[in-house]
Amino acid sequence: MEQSNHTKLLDALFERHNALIEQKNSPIPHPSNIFTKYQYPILTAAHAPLHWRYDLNPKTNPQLLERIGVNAAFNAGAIKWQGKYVLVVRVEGKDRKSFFAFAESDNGIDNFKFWDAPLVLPQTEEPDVNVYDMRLTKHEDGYVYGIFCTERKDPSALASDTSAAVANAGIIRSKDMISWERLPDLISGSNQQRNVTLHEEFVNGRYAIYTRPQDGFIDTGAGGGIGLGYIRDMTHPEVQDEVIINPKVYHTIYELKNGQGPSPLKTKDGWLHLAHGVRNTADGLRYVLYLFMTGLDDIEKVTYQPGGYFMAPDDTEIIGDVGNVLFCNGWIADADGAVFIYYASSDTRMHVATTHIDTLVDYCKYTPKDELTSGGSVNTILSLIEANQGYY
Ligand code: M1P
Repeated sequence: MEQSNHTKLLDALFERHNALIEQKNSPIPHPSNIFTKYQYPILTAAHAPLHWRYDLNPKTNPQLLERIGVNAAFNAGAIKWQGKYVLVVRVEGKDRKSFFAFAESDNGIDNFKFWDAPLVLPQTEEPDVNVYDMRLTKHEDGYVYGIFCTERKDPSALASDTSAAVANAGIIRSKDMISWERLPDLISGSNQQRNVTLHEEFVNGRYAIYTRPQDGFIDTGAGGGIGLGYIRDMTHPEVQDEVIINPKVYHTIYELKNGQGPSPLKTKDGWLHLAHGVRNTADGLRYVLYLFMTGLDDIEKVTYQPGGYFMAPDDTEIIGDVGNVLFCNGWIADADGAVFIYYASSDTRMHVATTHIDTLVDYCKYTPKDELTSGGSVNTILSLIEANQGYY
């Protein structure tokens, strides 16, 4: 019997989609030898399940038109859960609304598949308008915390200003990754908070939380820098004793603003942090990733901070909805020291880079720091040339 047009379209759609999801990824070693990138993005808008986007019923959709479009899949939090590499992805619809959806893979580098339905986020009394960039942290209190940005229209904005928003940190927690409890939004001394994530251990009996206080929605103003504060009770998440541990600095890759990425990883040499730094250019903002370390005994103290960026957008990563952006809010360290860095390029798609915890610590300890002037940079190179005598 001849296939109906709908059946042909449906078969072709599923064939293309399955081929995309099952595509194997190949490593592309980076010339820095610090990490390996991979040939294909691990998640894109096209990975979104077909049953989220198409009415598959031939009676109500005989032409198999896409009914609900997805624009991007990016800025994912990450966790190793029951042996799987699990991401909580920021999925953005064509209507510009972001929401969260879990996706998982057995090996962490390809075959990522979304769970059956997006996360239904419990609400507070003041519903979220837009939500994004969730960090997942397995805390020693036994919960997995998901801390994300919740955005609502700024009630104090002029009527003519339809884009001013207030961003704060929303908090959910779970013990099974299925049922989530919404806690009150972060209570802090700042008008705006973004890039907030929890430290996995208690510090002197309190929760420690990384923040990014700022004055305005886009500009950090006089605020900014990566902050660290403490919370006594997550059901009343009031930040106390907040200090800036990693400020923005003139003529660096974090001159305009910066933000903590995922929660730091514990190593024997200190806590390893991944962050993004932003500078302004004639072509707009440029977001790159950098690393630094803080002390095991004193998490407010930066112990190592290599100069410059660790990872920047390469080739096609530069292009996307918001170009020239690398952003990372999820990484996973396996028991054997393998590290999976889940980063997004240009607010459009997700990638993975792999490395090892020892490599990242070596990079942090032995990469020269930023001397903050051109002359200082030349002196740093001269020292290396001197040390290399006899080796080249
Ligand atoms: O567009 C780049 C990034 O901009 C914001 O990050 P930050 O608050 O540090 O400037 C966020 O909206 C982030 O999602 C986005 O990727």
